[in-house]
Amino acid sequence: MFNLVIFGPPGSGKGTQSVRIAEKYGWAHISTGEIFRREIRQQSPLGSKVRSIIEKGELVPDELLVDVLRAGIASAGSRPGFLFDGYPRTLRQASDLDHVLQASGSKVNMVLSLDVDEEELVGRLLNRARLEGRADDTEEVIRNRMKVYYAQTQPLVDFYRERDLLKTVDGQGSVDDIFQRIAKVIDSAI
Ligand code: B4P
Repeated sequence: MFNLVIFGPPGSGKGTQSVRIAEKYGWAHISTGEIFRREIRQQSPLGSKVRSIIEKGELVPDELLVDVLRAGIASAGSRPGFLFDGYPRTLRQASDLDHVLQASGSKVNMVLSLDVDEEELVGRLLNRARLEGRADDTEEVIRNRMKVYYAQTQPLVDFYRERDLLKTVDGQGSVDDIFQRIAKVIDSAI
């Protein structure tokens, strides 16, 4: 069982690359952002709770994430690994993930951080806004998501670096080139 966490600022390409990684390695892909968007579309109780938070570009409270994580793992069936995309985003979530994995005798094996310049990030998300019209992709909300990322999620870089789990990958260039870089790092670890 291999557990990979992929993280990076909004627009760094986590979602894009995660789909390819999960397909190549046969891992279960757990994207908390996708789970929340699905719940919002279905107008479920969880969706109604998180909708306005996400539309402002804030983080969903940590307490709500533990059940989402457990449900995601439980519904994945038997796979050779998990890819956690956009989770954890806070130190508390990192500790929750450790506990949940420990309970099944496993752990985080590697953390991939995608490195991209801020102006490139904003450009990508504004482009996605034109194509997909996501409610959290307006310029004001994007700037807030960046701020939230640097304040609450960036500290995880040091947390995982100290545990010798962090690998940084250059997230600029074509989607194919970035995927090649990522696959090389994963192949050297599995
Ligand atoms: P996410 O869905 O994780 O949103 P995101 O950070 O924007 O990442 P996403 O995967 O969509 O984008 P990507 O970097 O792939 O979360 C949404 C919201 O849900 C959060 O803001 C938060 O409110 C909430 N949430 C989720 N998880 C949470 C948690 N654990 N705790 C609390 N709250 C949580 O960027 C993709 C864009 O860039 C695409 O348009 C793509 O086409 C483009 N792109 C990708 N690679 C490119 C390349 N090489 N060149 C050019 N464009 C590229």
